[in-house]
Amino acid sequence: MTAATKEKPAAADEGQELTDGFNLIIDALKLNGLTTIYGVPGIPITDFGRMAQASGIRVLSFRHEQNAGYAAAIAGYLTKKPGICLTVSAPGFLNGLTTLAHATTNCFPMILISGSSEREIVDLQQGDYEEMDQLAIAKPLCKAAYRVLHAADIGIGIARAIRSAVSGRPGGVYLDLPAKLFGQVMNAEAGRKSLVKVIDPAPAQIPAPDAIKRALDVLKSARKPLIILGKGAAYAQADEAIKTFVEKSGVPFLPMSMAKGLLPDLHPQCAGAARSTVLKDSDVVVMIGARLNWLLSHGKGKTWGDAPKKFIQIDIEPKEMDSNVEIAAPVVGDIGSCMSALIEAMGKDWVKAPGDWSGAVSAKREENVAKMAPRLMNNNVPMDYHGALGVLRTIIKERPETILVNEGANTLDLARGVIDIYKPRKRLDVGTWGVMGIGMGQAIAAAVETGHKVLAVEGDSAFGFSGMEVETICRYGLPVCVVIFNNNGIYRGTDVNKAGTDPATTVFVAGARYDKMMEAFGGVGVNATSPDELKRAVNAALDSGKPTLINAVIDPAAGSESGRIGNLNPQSALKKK
Ligand code: ADP
Ligand code: TZD
Ligand code: MG
Repeated sequence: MTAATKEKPAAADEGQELTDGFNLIIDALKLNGLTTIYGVPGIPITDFGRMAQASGIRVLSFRHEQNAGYAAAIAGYLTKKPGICLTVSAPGFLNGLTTLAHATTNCFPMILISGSSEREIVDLQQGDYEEMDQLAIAKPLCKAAYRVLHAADIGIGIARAIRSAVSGRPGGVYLDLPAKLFGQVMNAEAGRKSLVKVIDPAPAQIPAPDAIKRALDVLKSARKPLIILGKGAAYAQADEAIKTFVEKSGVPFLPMSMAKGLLPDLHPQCAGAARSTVLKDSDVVVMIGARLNWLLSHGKGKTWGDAPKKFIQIDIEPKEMDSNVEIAAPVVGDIGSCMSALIEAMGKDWVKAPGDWSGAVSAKREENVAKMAPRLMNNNVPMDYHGALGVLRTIIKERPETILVNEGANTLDLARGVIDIYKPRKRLDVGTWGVMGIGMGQAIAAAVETGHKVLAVEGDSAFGFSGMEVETICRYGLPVCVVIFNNNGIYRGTDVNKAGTDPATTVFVAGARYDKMMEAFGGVGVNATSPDELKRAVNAALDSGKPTLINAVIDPAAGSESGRIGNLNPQSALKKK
């Protein structure tokens, strides 16, 4: 321990201006433009939260750390700055940890700051209050993990956390702050000097010229090219460059779920409604900020058909190349720099993708859209998914600034297909893991970070994972409208347990009124039984900006097992019929 950080009472340093751990953490965050914290208070961070709030940082207190963590993760995605989640030791830390792993898996920049117990006691396992070796536990679940023991190291510790979160492939960072650190006192001037403003935290990564040339050579050889846009492309905020590249190439594009709206879903080149056709028939595929993981059937198998394919992959992470199939033209760099280099190298005389292919894709798309149209206009009572989603689709078309949050099984898979998105980063969802529980955390962060209105379309099961945060939405008066697709259960509300009196494992209380939950906290609750009622209620909520929860009564028999991914569900061959 250096002289500067010796713990002595302020009185001993009379005449000398002092600072402490609390203030240094706050100053370090503010110096780096990190002015919003999502968390849950308690020992040892209660006063820290108060002081942060008093200093002008916006501190949003949640009811459970997991929801605060999902809020921080999506804040990172929306802003390209690390979202900050603040938790207490052991149990609070563990509640937040799921979301740190989620942020890392989804390539969202986030910092989980957790208070922790005293090292001396933790390391001797002497049973401290909320004892846990948090740093060791966090390490395998995040991109980087650091602990700060001395007040004089707070500036460097926070700088390292920020740079680790946002540079290269973004991800989750753990920052361990033991209780004693907060109260450590040091000379204020030395403290100020110890802070670090991170310069260029996510440096541009310029692609190699020969990688660009190779990529364009492969693209030129294509007869049936396809572009796949992923959430990495949306994250990059290189919207104009991506649009220019896509339009100049004339290549049909397929947006992954959170890349919807990067170019509007109604763009003439959008192949969203012809997904199976373009995956099967394409011969060259340009991946932009998207991985060939399970969501794209690992780039092989039935989904991709028999036609041989060449892949061009644009990604900031070199290790992503060849992860599932051979990449003929890897382009490693940040998407903004890669797009600019590609556009420049295409020159003035670039020949657009073959018209017969584009025409075939458009025809397939129109055919599928026409097939779907009548289902979306049905007025059935009880509602089915299509009737309810048809209404929400029109509302988003009329209000394209609205941010859509979406989770569930059928509620997710069908909404993703039906609700067109018109602007970048307006659709947030379960991401790479297909995790339930992101709903209210994402809705809160979306409202807080962007100031836009939020429509959260939630399966009744999905909502249950974060439902208590409707109180948080009411407490902060956020313009969030939650629509619960209430089909009395997981996938369907019709399962019966034939072996006894307990309910089946996938069903909930029939006819539950989730709208009453919102009313309990002073928000607006509506029970909607028809598409017309649903439409009126959502429009009223988005007009007023008042916290609203609409219980949309959906036919319990309308959904299918596991939504659209039933094929991933193992089945027992020995199952009794
Ligand atoms: P999706 O689920 O939409 O297919 P993924 O999360 O699988 O998207 O893929 C996102 C990819 O984007 C990751 O491989 C990540 O490394 C990459 N990525 C994230 N940010 C950038 C960036 N700024 N530039 C280039 N690649 C990026
Ligand atoms: N736990 C977590 C954290 N993530 C999960 N994905 C699941 C459990 C399993 N799961 C799904 O994959 S979807 C789902 C669960 C529990 C809920 C589906 O029911 P829902 O939607 O009511 O949200 P639908 O419309 O009834 O299909
Ligand atoms: Mg359900």
